[in-house]
Amino acid sequence: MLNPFEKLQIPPKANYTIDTMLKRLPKIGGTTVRDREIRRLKEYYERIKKYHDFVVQFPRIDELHPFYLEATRIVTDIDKLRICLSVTKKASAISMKILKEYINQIRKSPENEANRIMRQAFGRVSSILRKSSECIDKVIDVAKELKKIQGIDPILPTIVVAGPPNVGKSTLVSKISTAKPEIASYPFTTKEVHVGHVILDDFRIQIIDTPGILDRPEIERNNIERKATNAIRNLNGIIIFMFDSSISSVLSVESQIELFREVKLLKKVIIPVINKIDEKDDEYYKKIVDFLSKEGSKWYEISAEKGIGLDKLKEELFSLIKSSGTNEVSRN
Ligand SMILES: Nc1nc2c(ncn2[C@@H]2O[C@H](COP(=O)(O)OP(=O)(O)OP(=O)(O)O)[C@@H](O)[C@H]2O)c(=O)[nH]1
Ligand SMILES: [Mg+2]
Repeated sequence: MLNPFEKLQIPPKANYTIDTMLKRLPKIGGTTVRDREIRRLKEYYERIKKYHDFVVQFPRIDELHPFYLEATRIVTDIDKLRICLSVTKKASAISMKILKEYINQIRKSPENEANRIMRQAFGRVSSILRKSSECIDKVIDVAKELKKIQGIDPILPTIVVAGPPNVGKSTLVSKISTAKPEIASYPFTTKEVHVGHVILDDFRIQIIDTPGILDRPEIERNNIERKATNAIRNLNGIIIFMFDSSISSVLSVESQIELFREVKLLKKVIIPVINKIDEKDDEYYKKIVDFLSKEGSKWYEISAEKGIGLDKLKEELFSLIKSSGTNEVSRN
């Protein structure tokens, strides 16, 4: 499931194309007036063809992997996107047809008519483009957003690092993988899903850093949180759920536990990890540990920052991966 939008060629915005063509016109010459006007329309044709190629290459929404479908839903309304794809396709196809017809007309008409015909074609096509520009630009914006998502390889074993904001997810990912995500002492530092890799004993494992999530219903979550819940729900892998045991925790212990319960409902392999053990608050720590022991979970205690407990956690992760089905394990 490497990002299906990755190779998509994105054309410039509609009005930019019109303005560029207007500026280009005086610079396009030819051996005769007829030749020059034909060249002008041909250049416009090539620029408009980019919109047509763009929508034809746009990944089929119905065939998107659930992770990329949800990622699309996070950036746009899917029905509106479908309409705009169709508007862009029609506008570019009609414009290309018009330009071809006018080019033929110039070929058949007297030379002194060529410039008038060219201007008429130019006007008609620019007007179609302008009328559809809102939709064309919408598809362009959506494609730009989706192209940014780092590709995730479906055959690689995957670990998704999830939890409340500011618990140290990115710190952990940066310590155990090649990824170097931004780390800062405020919530929502991570705004996108990031992919890192670890190679161990011939195994290549991908580790996904996700944005923080708050303990609230999915419907109330913002787009940054939704990127995280999308990865947790729709990527196939082991989930590390991080708790913050320090006094500076963004979420209360009760909210962290609620969030953990929500993730557990997904029935995936989930490893609870208590972070910031170097600065743990005894009361918070006890509440987390009491909860985890009561529900029979095996948990890990680490300080991602100070590197405490990381070797033990890595060992557990890698042995889980090695013992999992062939689908989740691949030789490097
Ligand atoms: N004391 C202590 N601080 C830590 C530890 N791990 C991370 N931090 C600090 O906690 C803050 C948040 O760390 P990040 O790794 O950015 O946390 P995050 O969960 O990725 O945060 P978001 O992306 O905003 O959700 C930073 O100031 C880190 O230096 C730890 O083990 N102990
Ligand atoms: Mg982060």
